Amino acid sequence: MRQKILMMGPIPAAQMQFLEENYAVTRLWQEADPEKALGGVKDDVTAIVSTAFGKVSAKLINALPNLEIISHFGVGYDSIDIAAARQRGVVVTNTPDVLTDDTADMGMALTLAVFRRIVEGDIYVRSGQWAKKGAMPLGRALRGRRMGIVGLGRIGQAVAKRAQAFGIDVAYSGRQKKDGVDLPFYPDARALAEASQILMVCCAYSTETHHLVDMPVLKALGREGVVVNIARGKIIDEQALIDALQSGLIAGAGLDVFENEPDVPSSLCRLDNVVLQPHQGSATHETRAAMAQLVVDNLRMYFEKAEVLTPV
Ligand code: 8YV
Repeated sequence: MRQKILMMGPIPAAQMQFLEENYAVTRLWQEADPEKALGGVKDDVTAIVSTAFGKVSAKLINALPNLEIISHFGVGYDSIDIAAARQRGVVVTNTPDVLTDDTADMGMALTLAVFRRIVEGDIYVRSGQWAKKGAMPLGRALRGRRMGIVGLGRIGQAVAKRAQAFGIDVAYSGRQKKDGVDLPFYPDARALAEASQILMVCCAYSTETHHLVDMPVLKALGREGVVVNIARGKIIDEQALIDALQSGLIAGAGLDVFENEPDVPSSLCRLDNVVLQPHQGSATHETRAAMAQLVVDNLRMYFEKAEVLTPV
């Protein structure tokens, strides 16, 4: 009998086709009545393919008596109740490394966009204001600025490399100082913000990092400061960020992620000192294909050899 896979969201077409051809697939996110669809397959499901946008709760895990593996499409797996999976002995895999460069590029793209007013400039040209009003107000230089990276994991380190190539001084914060890393370390986000003009959020989301960037951290960053978030929306207290941006407590923000995606507060959308993206860090053809291939390879290896490539 073919293995039964419950899919929580889409993956690119080529790998989707492979799954459809080799397994029995239920596309839960497309079902009109997901509860009913789940009821019909729950005893047969042996694998879940999850994405950042469909929660894999303890309730779901425990409703699937034969679940063996969750193959997650993404590096951040905060949408999965890992404790519940572990308790049940369910294997969990993610897609690290393949998305590191693109996500770091997005961090730099947002930084450049805010400092050099790229989106405002684009609107200025398209709307004919250039011809009517003349030159646009000036942006700010990146060279010589200080960037504080919150979470120097794979993506944080890739951002550090890029930032240094732009002539930016880099420091970082995290749970502990990294061995072999020759960058200034600050034990907490507030101290890092105080020493920085760009606060680059790259850490994983957990109860520990929930609202790690709050009003005191934003105040410490100060009036010249810019926050960039390429990690998870809930790491920043979004309302505090909006207040800080509206009142000029900080200078700007570049955000790829939000607290309640895909809902972005209209008060944030009205600000012109922010640049917003719809969670696009890994969103290139090349990277999404590599992520999807890893999802498929983890499943295939698990079912064929009881091994996986990238366990969590
Ligand atoms: C999403 C991401 O997984 O890797 C992550 O942690 O947030 C993204 O790459 C992607 O949007 C697909 O859900």
